[in-house]
Amino acid sequence: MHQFQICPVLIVAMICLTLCHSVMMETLPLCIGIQGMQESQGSPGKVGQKEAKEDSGAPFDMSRVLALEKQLAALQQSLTFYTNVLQFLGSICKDGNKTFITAGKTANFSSAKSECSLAGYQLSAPKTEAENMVMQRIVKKYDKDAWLAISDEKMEGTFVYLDDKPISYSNWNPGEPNGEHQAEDCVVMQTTGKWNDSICTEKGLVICET
Ligand SMILES: [Ca+2]
Ligand SMILES: [Ca+2]
Repeated sequence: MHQFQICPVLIVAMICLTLCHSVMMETLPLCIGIQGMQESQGSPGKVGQKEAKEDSGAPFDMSRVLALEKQLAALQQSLTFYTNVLQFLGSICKDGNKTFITAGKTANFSSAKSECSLAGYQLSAPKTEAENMVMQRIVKKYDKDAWLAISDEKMEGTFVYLDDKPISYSNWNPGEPNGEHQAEDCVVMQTTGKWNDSICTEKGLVICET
């Protein structure tokens, strides 16, 4: 009885071992194969696909490139034209990399800062004599005192830019800043190009820079 019971068990065990061996032999190379494929078809594979796409893409259209170049030249011409118009109208003045812009509006110091900021610019602060002269052209054109991005609101008598750094250039009127009535904490440029400390809540021309 034992022999008859053991034999089927042995037979089944042998079959299992044979099958398992076959499966392992088939599976193992398959797994390695997949890994190998993954490695060999990683990023270089994608490049290969891209290159194949480029190769099989639409043929290079020189006429389209020429048409785009023509459109770009026309846009540049328009941009130069409108920039010149704005400069002629006194709304925009350039000095080197800095451009001063105004819409001719007046506002108090706080609103002037906000208006420039909302437009993606900042309130003007000339930092050289040349920049001061360029900004003065706009001030003279509109004949209104214009705010500078300078104040001594935080410490009386210490004038700083909006980032709290001390000013590196100034063009004060004689006798200024005088902090009159202890309420003059903001600064305007007058039509002469000279500066005066003034009351922040008064209205001044808004000139932004970029
Ligand atoms: Ca002051
Ligand atoms: Ca003053």
